[in-house]
Amino acid sequence: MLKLGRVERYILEEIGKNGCIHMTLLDPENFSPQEIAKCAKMCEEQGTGAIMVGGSILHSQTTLDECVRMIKENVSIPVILFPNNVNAISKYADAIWFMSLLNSTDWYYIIGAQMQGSFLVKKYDLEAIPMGYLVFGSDTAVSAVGRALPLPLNKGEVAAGYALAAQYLGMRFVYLEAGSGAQNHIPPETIRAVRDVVDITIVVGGGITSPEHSYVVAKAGADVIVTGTVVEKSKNAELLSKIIQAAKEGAASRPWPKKTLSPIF
Ligand code: 1GP
Repeated sequence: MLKLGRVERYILEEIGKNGCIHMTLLDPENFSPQEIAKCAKMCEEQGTGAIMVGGSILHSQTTLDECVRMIKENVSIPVILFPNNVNAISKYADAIWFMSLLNSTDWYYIIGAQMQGSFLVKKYDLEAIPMGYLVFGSDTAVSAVGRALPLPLNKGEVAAGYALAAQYLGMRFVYLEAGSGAQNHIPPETIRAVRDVVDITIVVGGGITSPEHSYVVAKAGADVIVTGTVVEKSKNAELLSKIIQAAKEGAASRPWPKKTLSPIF
């Protein structure tokens, strides 16, 4: 029987306790190693549950290594890699989202980079957490870099079909991605359409910058709420704290019973 890794178990336990977990995405291209560590510590103090490290144009493994090492020295929450390519794998992290951009038009982003990176993940003994990655909207870096055929924001059934396919392929997480700094958000109806058909854990991110928005996303069924840009730009601890609190309140206000977290096992 498959044994869940330490980080994945922690994520599921936090969702079990609070209805959702907030994660902060930090891009090493936007900070010095000292700055990123300071920011990660501030985020931990405000209640974020994990630090994700990555970015669409991340290109230096050396910079990534320095940043992850510094973050690890300063926080006790898990540090999870959010890779854009094979050079975004660091031995200092706790885990890696082992993700496939399912709506890419390019074989490389669906399985090519994963094939090339897999031995490094094994060599570094990183906990690999399998995730289907779905990109919405076209005017974002992730969409251009990942050669996505962007999913329509208002056709929940399309996203739901992809998400269900991810579940049937054995992925335990599905990420609904609007793109970093996205102006066009994933509507709650679309998140709910995915929630209605899948049992796996739903991650939502891209353009969430306010407590109100965080509340709506969690209420619609997101188990993991990711924010990055809002903290990178504002460094506003109080705002982050409110976003995290609002996500918990949104999860608590869902009209359906609390999820019992044993999705597949
Ligand atoms: C991007 O979903 C993440 O990959 C976070 O997006 O930077 O807009 O918060 P933001």
